[in-house]
Amino acid sequence: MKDTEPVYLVRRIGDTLIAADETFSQFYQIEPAEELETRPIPQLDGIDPPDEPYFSLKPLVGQDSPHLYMLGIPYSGGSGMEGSKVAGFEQSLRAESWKKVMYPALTQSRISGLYDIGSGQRLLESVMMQDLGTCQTDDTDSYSKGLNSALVYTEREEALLCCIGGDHSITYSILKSILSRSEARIILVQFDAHHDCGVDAIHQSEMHHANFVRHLLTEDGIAAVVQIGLRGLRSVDQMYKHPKLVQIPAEQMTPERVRTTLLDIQHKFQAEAAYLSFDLDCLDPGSFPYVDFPISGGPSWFNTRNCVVAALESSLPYVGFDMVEGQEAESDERIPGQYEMALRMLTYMMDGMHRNYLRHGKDALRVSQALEGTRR
Ligand SMILES: [Mn+2]
Repeated sequence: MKDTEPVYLVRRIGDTLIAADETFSQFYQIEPAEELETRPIPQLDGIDPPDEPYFSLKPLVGQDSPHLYMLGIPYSGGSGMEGSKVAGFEQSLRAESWKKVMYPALTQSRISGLYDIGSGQRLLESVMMQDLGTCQTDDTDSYSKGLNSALVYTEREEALLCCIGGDHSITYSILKSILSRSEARIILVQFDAHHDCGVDAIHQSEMHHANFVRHLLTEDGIAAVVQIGLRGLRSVDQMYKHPKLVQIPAEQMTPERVRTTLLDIQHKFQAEAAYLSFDLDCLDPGSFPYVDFPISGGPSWFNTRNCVVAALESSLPYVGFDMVEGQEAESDERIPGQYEMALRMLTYMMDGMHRNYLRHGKDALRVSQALEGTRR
């Protein structure tokens, strides 16, 4: 039997470093080294770095640069809910994630990842990622400076950006910003209980979280919008049809239907890339009740997760993703148990995004070689 050896860096106590073996059965005190220092968080214009990052994950200087960055967008100015608490969600979810710490590997560019006990899967094991922090908002409640600097930075690094909202109008701003620098024709893959095409036929000039899709559909760079999980009653003037708008209602959503629909749409509209947006009200309120506009009778958590995974197995390369419309918890210390559902979904989204990235990324080969684990 092979002797155990230190694999993960688990603690820093002053200058002392504590490592653990693969199964966390042996602990070691190891010598400090330059490559074991914490990788600095990129200091970007308009972004406050986190006090404690998502998953308390602190990648090391000696590891490959991240493939995936996370950014909080604490914006609720596009919400129709008076006094909405969705701006604080990015920090509440961050606080929830501190209960699921991930550790950097000592000699390989990988991290410990997370087990999903339910599915028996180990997720995010090979994903290098870093939390950039939270967008600042200025006097006019604008977060565009931070969002743009994060998008420019991640594009230059050939990495993906995961944005945590905020209300759903941030998806519009993110896609507009991506489209302003890209020629690609993008499909928006949107998980949502609502169609976000407006609450009536008349008041549409101002873009907000309930009509941003109608505004996006006018963009040439948006090849199509595929909505998954829709349900509930609407009056006739609340319905909306558009040649580029494709809908899979909650009652009809299956991984197979998602797969075939995305393939059809990709060919029909000659799309070259995709973007994933997950509105937490897509989940049944029994799974995740902390949204402003819940609609009961939603899909099961498992079906939703399987459909998200299927969407990310698309042959299209994804250019980014977001999670939106969750409500802030009372405080970092009092995060309700259901928040884990949002975190689990985010984990599957990040894992699926990374698999998609490895299939499509320009540097896919380089990344996968690094994952083989060349020892320094
Ligand atoms: Mn929405």
